[in-house]
Amino acid sequence: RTDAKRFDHTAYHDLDSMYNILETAASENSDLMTVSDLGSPTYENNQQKIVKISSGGDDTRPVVWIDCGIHAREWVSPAVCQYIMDQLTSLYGKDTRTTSLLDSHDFIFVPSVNPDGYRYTWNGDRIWRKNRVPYGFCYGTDCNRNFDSDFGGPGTSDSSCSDIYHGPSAFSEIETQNLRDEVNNLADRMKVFLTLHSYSQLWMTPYGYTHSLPANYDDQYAVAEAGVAALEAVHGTQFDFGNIADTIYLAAGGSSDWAYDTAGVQYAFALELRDTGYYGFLLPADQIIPCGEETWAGIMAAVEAI
Ligand code: ING
Ligand code: ZN
Repeated sequence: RTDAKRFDHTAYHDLDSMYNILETAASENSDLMTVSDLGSPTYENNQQKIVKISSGGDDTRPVVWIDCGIHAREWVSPAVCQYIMDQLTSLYGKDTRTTSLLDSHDFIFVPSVNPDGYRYTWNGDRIWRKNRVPYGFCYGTDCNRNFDSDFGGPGTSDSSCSDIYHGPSAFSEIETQNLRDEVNNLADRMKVFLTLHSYSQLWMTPYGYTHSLPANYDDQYAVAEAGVAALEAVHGTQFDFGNIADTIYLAAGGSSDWAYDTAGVQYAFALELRDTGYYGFLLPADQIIPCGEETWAGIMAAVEAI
């Protein structure tokens, strides 16, 4: 097959190319990997795909949720989602750690939460963050301010021209509705919710909307600490960790606060991947593999620590 597109972590891929790669990988690993539409198509008629990697168990195993690309310009995030999917599918049955993780959990990915925005970073504005729904004179809601976690609270804006516009109401956006509905469907077996951003090198627990700490903060902190230790051991990349509000800034309406508070997922982490600002959102493609390696090492250790 000359048109076969396998995982390729040496370059970033636009939305169509990424979705082609996922379909090819699923067809070549049909015993493990399925790709489907998450829900309704977006404003610009793109699909959010949901990728399930499972070795069996009839949909009863604990779920590890990893979503990527809620912010369009954070290109390394969907790239790392692809890296992890590749690791799981290529090492299952070959590597004992991968095999035991995948024999005891289902892994669910949303490789591009914000496909309209991601497309726009390829054909319009490379540093676009939000989705592309028009509101008045400006475009886009920040999907990570649109969840029902102190909606409209600190660190959000009610101006549609702002990069942190929260949208007209909680869950006004198709992207957040689809994500909400799927997380709710899986909530009773969701062991950990992970949402991947860049950049700043942080592993963050709830909350973003308040400086108060969640009831199980000590447990979430210990898992974050284990994840960061394993991550740092790979390439020496240093991550800070702690609650969102004190680690980065106050920000209401975020997905991980909602996943913890409302969906009831006990471990809900927002990660900021490489780097600390030298390249920022424009992280060179030759850092996809090391970033994938360390992030996956951190996530494996965190899942095992829970
Ligand atoms: N950072 C996140 C943001 O949405 C965050 C930080 C995570 C805030 C989780 C609230 C909840 O601002 C980036 N880089 O987008
Ligand atoms: Zn982000």
